Amino acid sequence: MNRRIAMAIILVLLAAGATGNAGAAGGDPPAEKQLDATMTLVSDPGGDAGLIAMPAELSLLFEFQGGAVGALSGPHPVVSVGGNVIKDGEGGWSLLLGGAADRFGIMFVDAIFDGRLLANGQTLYGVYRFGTEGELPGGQEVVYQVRTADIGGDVDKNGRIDAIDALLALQFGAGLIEGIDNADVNIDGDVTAVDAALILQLVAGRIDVFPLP
Ligand SMILES: [Ca+2]
Ligand SMILES: [Ca+2]
Repeated sequence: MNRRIAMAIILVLLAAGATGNAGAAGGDPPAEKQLDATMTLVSDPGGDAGLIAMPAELSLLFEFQGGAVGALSGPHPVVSVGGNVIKDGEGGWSLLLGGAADRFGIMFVDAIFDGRLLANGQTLYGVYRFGTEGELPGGQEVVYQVRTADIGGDVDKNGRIDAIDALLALQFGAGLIEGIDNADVNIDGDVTAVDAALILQLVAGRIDVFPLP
């Protein structure tokens, strides 16, 4: 609606994106942005996760619609979910998306994504719930946690989370090393010993997923 606000948001997003390896120098702001994230199963009391069969990694599409509103959709073709994305008071966006998973054209399963996109335009987290109307055979929801890689805990980006990642988070938090951009696993804006401890707990199997804020 308000072009100046929309432009300001886009400029902030571009500035945030410049810390990554994207090289969108100059030119028009992006009308859409792909957000790659991982999905971790956190709840499946009815034993239907195999039916949902969500991939461990997904890609959601964030579309700018101007002003304070955008839209997020995907991951396609597994799920068709979408909805409005409303700017919140902290410069990010609150997301509540609805839709349906189409499993092999046989059955439709209602799905809801509830989460946040931070002001940097690339940090996404939330919860994906399937079977919200009790339509799965077990009658219970299947719930996944969704996180983009920058809050995923694989600090050295070698494809797995282990004690080395905890050590790196600790060293970065203490100012001993630089260049770490994915160790804030509890998403509180700082990398501290708490993040390192959470990574260790995950490695030790004491927690299955990192807590959401
Ligand atoms: Ca690692
Ligand atoms: Ca933290």
